[in-house]
Amino acid sequence: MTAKSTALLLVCSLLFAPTLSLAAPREPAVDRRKLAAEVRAEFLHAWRGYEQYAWGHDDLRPLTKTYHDWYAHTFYMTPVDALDTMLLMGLRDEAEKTKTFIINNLSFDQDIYVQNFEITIRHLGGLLSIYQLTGDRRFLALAEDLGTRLLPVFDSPTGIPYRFVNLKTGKVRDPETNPAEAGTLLIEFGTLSKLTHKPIFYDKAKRALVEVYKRRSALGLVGSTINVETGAWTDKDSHISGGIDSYYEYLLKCWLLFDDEDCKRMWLESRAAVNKYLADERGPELWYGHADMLTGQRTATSYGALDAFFPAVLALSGDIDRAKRLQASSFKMWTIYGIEPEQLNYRTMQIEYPGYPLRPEIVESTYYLYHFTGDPQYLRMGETLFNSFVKYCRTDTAYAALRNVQTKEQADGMQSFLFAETFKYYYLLFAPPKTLNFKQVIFNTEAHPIKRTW
Ligand code: DMJ
Repeated sequence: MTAKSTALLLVCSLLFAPTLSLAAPREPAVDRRKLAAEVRAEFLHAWRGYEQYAWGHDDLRPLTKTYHDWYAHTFYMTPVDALDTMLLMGLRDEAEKTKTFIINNLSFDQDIYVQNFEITIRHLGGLLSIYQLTGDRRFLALAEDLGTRLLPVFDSPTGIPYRFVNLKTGKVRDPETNPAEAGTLLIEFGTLSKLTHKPIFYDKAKRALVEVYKRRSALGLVGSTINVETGAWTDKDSHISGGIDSYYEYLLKCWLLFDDEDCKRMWLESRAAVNKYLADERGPELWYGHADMLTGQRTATSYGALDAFFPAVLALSGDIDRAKRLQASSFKMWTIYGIEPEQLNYRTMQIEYPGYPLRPEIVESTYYLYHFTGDPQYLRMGETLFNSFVKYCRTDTAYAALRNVQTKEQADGMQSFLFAETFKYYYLLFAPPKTLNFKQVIFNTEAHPIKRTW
């Protein structure tokens, strides 16, 4: 062997040997087609339970096999929330039956106080999405009727909406609200404005968002509760969890959906404050905790199932690095007990609230991260989430929330967001990308896709 060929051999062994010996064992590929079919079948299983025991009511009580209505009269919350998911899944017969039922029965002409935030994200968002998917203008008419009946909520001294409004009389109540309830309205009201050419819906909901933002602290943070008549904060705890969460989501999404430069500015400033004061670097891990909105001092190291929406928002805003790191923390929270608790103390790893009400947020973030990175680890993550979700929450007739993720004891609840969000995000994660063109839609916070047609 010549000196030249010996050197070549040495170079080759240095180049290839370590590669071969250190190469990670290949993870088995995820069978997306099989998983998408399973998600669809499980959606149908839960839907059949609703049909059999709660048809015509807001939602199913899966353990007692009876029903639950939010108010004195049903607004068919589960059918309205579920219909666009059926359309995306190609469940034609179920979608047709549900569509006809809603058109023949849903009426907002009721002497009832409703919670503006919940009916906006579920009904207004759902009806607008159904209209865009089907082209059936009767759904737009229903949406406009609802939007018009909700408008009195904005008639407060600050423009920040009251929490409840009577759909017949227009009377309002409950002046103490929070950033999420006040600021999670513009996707729906704004879309209604664009589709009906009536600016009032956009203007009222936008003002509500801006008025909350205007009351941020010098650090750029918002608190947990605010009085709509005085504009004063009544709880100054700041976080990204329930009560604030989707306020941030809508700042970003309304910039993207409406090209709204004010929303862009408000989002970018808010994101900087949230990342400065709420993000919590714990060694290699990234969490988001609570802090006092005035001082920035850490008030709690709590993170939960609702916070798990934030990787999706970070990813949508282009911050993939933080999105990936926070998603890893959410997944850690999920795997401790095989399914996530409502709230965890990430310093002690102790559970603070043990329930699991079938929430979608971690699945939503998995879907976004897979979309933006194409990394198969998110398909595997989704498969793990889905398998434990089925294992612990499936009942003989539908799906049930968990009272306690440690004991896996089930609870008698199956909220409509199971159909609108949880099943939809699982399905979209595994189904062919052509099922829904991600780039053409913005999901409202209840996962109703809105397409920009203006
Ligand atoms: C849904 O109604 C919405 O996603 C809302 O923004 C937060 N809570 C539930 C789902 O967990």
